[in-house]
Amino acid sequence: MYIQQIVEIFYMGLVVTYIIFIISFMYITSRRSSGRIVADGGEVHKGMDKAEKTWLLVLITIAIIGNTVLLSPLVPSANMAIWSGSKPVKSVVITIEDYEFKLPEKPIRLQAGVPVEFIVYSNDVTYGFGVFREDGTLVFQMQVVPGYENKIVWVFDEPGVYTIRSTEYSGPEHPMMVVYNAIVVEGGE
Ligand SMILES: [Cu+2]
Repeated sequence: MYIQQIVEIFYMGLVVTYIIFIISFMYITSRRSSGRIVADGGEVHKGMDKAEKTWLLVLITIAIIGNTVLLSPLVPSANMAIWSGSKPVKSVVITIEDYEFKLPEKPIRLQAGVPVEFIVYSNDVTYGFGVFREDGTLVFQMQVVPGYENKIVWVFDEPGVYTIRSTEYSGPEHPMMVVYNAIVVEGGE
């Protein structure tokens, strides 16, 4: 993941630099000739000349092609980040009603490194669905709104035992909304 982050930051830097370059090019070329009269066989030029317009077109074309290529699944980092990260292998449906999580099994058994889709419904008020490590740190959370199919896809990196809590104040019984050892994640592939 570390290499992927470096690639992403490098790519963002490249895109920003390129955009600044194109804008500067447009600004300088349009400003340079405006208000200045260039005599060329009796013709008066204003704004960009033809060669500059061609260059601008070339720059924009390179930007579009470069962007398309770099975001395509052919590039390993893009493939990891955009194209293959979120296809869930397993689906876990949880319903929350009357301040209680109704789990399909207890504990829910999952594999590390496998994308899992959590679909959480509320039958009454708005809750939060939060998954925590044993040391109390948060893995992920989402809001659970009644009348919606609230979905999140997650890949657990580490095997372990996880606790589910409501992460949104939902009423007087909210502090009791915790299921210890609700999820057991076993070693990855
Ligand atoms: Cu709550």
